[in-house]
Amino acid sequence: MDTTVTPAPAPTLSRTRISERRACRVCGRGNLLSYLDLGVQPLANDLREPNELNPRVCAPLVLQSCASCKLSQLSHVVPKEVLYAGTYAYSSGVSAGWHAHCDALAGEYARMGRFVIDIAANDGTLLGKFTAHGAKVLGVEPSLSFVGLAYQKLSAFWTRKLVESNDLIGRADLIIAQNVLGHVDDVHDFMEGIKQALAPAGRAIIEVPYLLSLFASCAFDTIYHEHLSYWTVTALKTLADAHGLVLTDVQRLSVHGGSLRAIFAHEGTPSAAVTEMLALEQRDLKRPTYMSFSARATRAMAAINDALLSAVPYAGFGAAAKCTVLLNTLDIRAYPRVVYDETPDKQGKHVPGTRVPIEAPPTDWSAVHEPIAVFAWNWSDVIIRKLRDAGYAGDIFVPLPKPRWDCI
Ligand code: DWN
Ligand code: ZN
Repeated sequence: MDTTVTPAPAPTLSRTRISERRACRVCGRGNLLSYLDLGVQPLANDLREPNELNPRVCAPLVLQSCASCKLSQLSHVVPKEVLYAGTYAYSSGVSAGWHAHCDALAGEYARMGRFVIDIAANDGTLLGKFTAHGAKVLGVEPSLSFVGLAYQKLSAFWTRKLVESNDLIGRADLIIAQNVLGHVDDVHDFMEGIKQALAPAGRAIIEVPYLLSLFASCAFDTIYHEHLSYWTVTALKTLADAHGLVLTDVQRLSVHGGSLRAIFAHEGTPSAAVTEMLALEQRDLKRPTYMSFSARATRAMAAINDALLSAVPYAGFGAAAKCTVLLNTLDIRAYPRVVYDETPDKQGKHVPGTRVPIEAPPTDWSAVHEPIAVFAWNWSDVIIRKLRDAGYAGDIFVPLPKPRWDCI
């Protein structure tokens, strides 16, 4: 009989102040509907070393919607000091698709931006595009992972106080905040900082994953503790109104599974796109829509689980944050043998909440015959092309927006 005793998993850090939100962080009202529960999960980007297999922190992952301003938000907030403790594994520049996205943004807005502030500048991918157009730039980035990078930066979180104490009031011709507003708990302090820093004729460009795109692509694996809020045009306008800013335009983007680009200014008239999307959300974002998404997500989890159970042993590609969420909804028997990822900081670690190792991709893909599941499915075109060009002839599984196989 096997007498070895597996040590009980270390208890979740009780001292971590995981707080429950009982009111909408934008409008303050308490009329919230909980509509998707992904269980108690580890932090999606908290990749563990081989000898630290138990997650540092686990917390409930429940999505709830505000009936008033149509913001969706997580029921529980993990403090940013815990989420982004020291280093942060995600590096935006690894994805060629993200470079293309930033090239297009800089090409479209660089002439407007004599002085450009990039909030959550990460590895400086976007700022490099603007400096190439001759702009003066400043990156605001709290993670220690990027402290050594050469771009001009403030190693801090974006707050109103940061603007005031760094003489930034009224200075920015262009402020860009990509995929960060969804990570912020005090969105009013964040937006007031933007209001204060924006030059009189300045523009703020905020990009966020869009709730209706999340519903359309059934992207339940983009719901994780970093993403405190899931934005709509209605919620963005409510936030702008509260700070005397005007939401002048919105644009739907395909990046990151479907995002929204929102443009703010001190003055201006909302475009037809703003008016149309507000009306669409007023019509569509009601209880049945939320419950229908929840049912579709639950069915998708089961379908993905069955597909992967039939593929074992298989390997994953893209140790994305969404990979962590997806694996933690699966039957452990459906886990991949390994997840390949080109991000050096992720290699040698494990997918949080699992014992699945993350490794550098093989050098000879023609010798790989096991199925591959693309967990970074929002880049599936880029990744499939990369694997085929490298000589991989096996079957490729893409879990979302619809579970599908790419077979040769
Ligand atoms: O909000 C966030 C979104 C915007 O980006 C952050 N919280 C974290 C991050 O989410 P993610 O990790 O799901 O992002 P990606 O870009 O979908 O992650 C892709 C993963 O796949 C990365 O670890 C890099 C890797 N990758 C690779 O190894 N080779 C990706 C591509 C395209 C490749 O060719
Ligand atoms: Zn609200």
